[in-house]
Amino acid sequence: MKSTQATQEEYFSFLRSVSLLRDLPEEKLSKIVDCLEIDYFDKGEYIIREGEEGNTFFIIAKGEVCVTQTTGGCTEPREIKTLGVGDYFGEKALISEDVRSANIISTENDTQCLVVDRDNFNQMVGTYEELQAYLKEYVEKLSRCDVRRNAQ
Ligand code: WNU
Repeated sequence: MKSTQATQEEYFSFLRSVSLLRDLPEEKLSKIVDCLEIDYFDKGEYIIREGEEGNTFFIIAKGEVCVTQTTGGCTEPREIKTLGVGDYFGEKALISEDVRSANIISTENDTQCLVVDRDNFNQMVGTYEELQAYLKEYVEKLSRCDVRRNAQ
């Protein structure tokens, strides 16, 4: 990310406020800031589509998104939750080496997401065991939720 130092510092302190990244060492967090991309989405826009390949992890910096998923017997995807500032998504396809398992749709205009690509995600998570264990466990929990929900 090319930006002013002030912006860099803003992203740094924002990332520090994200619960998942709270305990990351300073240099690691700075590295993430250096390679961040920012994506903007309008209301109704798909950020992630179920079934597609994905190589990115997202952290919501502004706005709100909803998570929907196709479940057995229903033609319309079902809304399963909403996420807001400081929440993140897209880790599952990266960790389980699978396609995207749900849709993520912006529910506000000018939703802003910080985007971390697979390489940087692996560097962020891979070298930090607690984070890796935490996310792995969470992804397994999501898979169990999917089964219970009869997701496709
Ligand atoms: C759910 N089932 C599935 C959410 C975000 C982060 C954490 C929950 Cl740690 P992906 C689609 C994304 C997926 C998850 C997100 O949607 N998601 C869920 C569920 O019940 N996915 N299969 N709830 S919100 C959420 C926990 O990030 O990652 O790459 O794309 O499959």
